[in-house]
Amino acid sequence: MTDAGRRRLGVGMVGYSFMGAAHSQAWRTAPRFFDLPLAVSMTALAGRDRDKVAAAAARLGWDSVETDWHALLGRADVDLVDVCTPGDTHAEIAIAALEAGKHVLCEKPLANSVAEAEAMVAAADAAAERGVVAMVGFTYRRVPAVQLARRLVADGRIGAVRHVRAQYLQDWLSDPEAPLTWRMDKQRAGSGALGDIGAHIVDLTQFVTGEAITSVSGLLETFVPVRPVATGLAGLSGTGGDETGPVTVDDAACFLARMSGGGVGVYEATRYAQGRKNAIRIEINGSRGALAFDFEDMNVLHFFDADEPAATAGFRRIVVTEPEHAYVAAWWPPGHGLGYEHAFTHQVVDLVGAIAAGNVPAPSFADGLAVQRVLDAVERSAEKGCWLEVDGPTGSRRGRN
Ligand code: SOE
Repeated sequence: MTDAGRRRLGVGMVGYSFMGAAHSQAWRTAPRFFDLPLAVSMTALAGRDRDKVAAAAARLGWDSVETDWHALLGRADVDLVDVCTPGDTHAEIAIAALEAGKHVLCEKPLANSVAEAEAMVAAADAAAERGVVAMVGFTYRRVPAVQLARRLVADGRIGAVRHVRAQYLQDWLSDPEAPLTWRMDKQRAGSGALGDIGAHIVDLTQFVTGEAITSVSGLLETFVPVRPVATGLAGLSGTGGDETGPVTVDDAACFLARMSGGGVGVYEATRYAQGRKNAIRIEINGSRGALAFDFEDMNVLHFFDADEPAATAGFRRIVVTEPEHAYVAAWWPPGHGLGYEHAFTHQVVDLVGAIAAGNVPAPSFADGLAVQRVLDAVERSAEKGCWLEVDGPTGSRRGRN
């Protein structure tokens, strides 16, 4: 036990780049703004380079370091492993951690393939029998405006879903001279825009509508197939010593979709939308209304109520910063707004709450497998040039939150 008689939750995190920094911010901040049922301890940060991981631990607020993630599994003071590494390591680390009795938070997408995701769901189901739980890190669900959108759909305020329109637009790869990173290597990342950012809009729209994508017709494109190797990395394995290397993933992904409720969807994910930095845009058109959200204006939800008299009908702009809105009461007064990092803090709040309550958190690994099946169907559809069903069950334990 620890302060105030709360059970301790020791966290060990693997990786300390962009996601590691965002998760660290969340582990540091959640206990200070929310009354958590467990006492979170940022116990250990794991990374291969001792000097670099020690510097990261000091900067990000971790109590100790390990140079091998396996060491986290043997530590009695680590109760949860937070996986913030590229996709090719998710399955190995998450399965080993679950089998060692550690709860797991794993970054998205869950895995680099359906087979890996299925193995992770099997490990999560087995671990859940022992009270050990797992979550996949689709954080945009935890933006208050997205939570409001889901509630309005669930309350029937837009009626039956007819259209799902979803875009995830970034432009950080528009420069053909931008060097190769692991995100452009299929072996490391599994796919490009499709899995990295397309996964987010698949999860987000399934979360908001409460429906599943049942079939897809996809198109993938790689605009720049060869890129410079980052200076200093030329000659490393895989580059053949050249100054350039191949891009082995998609730069952009587009697909049509059929929804389980009978509606239709249009999806687009790209790293080449010049001028769009992190524009996650969803619009849901229903039989009685519509919702529209843009992450670049993330504290606002647009709602159209078709029951309004025509003379005064129109999209209303809801500023989602009232204490009644999900998570907002813990932060600032109305109108002050939240940012990208707050969704990661909300993720920690809900994960810790689920662990304390003995619930499988949402999104669970089964929810992550559901997304992986859609990504896989899009990829196969793009290869074959045809419509494909999204195969199979999504695993036995959908999350609760
Ligand atoms: C891609 O650039 C990326 O970092 C994604 O990997 C994250 O999931 C997203 O939140 C921000 O953009």
